[in-house]
Amino acid sequence: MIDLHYAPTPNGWKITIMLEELGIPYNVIPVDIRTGEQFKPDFLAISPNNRIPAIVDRAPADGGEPVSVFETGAILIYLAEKTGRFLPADMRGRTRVIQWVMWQMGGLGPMLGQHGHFRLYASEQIPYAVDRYRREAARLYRVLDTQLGKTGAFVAGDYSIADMACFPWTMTHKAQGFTLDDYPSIKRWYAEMRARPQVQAGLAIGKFVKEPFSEDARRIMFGGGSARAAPG
Ligand SMILES: N[C@@H](CCC(=O)N[C@@H](CS)C(=O)NCC(=O)O)C(=O)O
Repeated sequence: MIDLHYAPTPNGWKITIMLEELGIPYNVIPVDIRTGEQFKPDFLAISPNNRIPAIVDRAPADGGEPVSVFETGAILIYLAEKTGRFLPADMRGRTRVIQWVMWQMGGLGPMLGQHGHFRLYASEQIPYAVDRYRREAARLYRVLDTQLGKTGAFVAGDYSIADMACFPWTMTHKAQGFTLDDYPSIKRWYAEMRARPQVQAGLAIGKFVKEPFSEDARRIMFGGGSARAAPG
């Protein structure tokens, strides 16, 4: 059994989508990141970066002690290797997928995260920051669109953990001020991803209640200020 320490956010959804695709049993342990549960010692013991999601595999392949994993890229690779699915075993296929997972982890996620923060949540509007991250987000959307145009299918060719890593972040496109009409290959892929029952099941886990952040939540997550809406 896999324990999933989780909140329903783009990073959380990557893992619920993967677990739903795998069809393996898992146990959701909610972590309320608005009230600071990510800083509790029990959670920090498995996720020292105080971020969700994290997993604990209580039945690892080597039959040994439970294995805990934090960082979604590492979790996706761990689950793919455990099950032999959604990550090709051959060197070329594996490299194709891993590079797009790393691209998402180092680029798409953090840049869209910063763009969302400065555009929607920052207590003061800083045009330089909003503009810088908007341009970087637009550049990354263009990179993804070009890649999906080349494959004509999924991010790295066949459906893989690269799609599960990228898709939840593209779900924020409206809040980020983007229209998929400007990115026809993303639009095609997005509709295909959205239509997958396993993706829908993953997104339905602990559906986020859209409500403004409280001042306490802001202090815990951002260090102060005021906000307009919840993430996701
Ligand atoms: N690079 C990390 C990012 C995880 C992350 O940023 N999680 C957010 C929610 S989407 C979080 O836990 N935030 C808690 C906080 O900011 O205190 C990963 O991919 O796992």
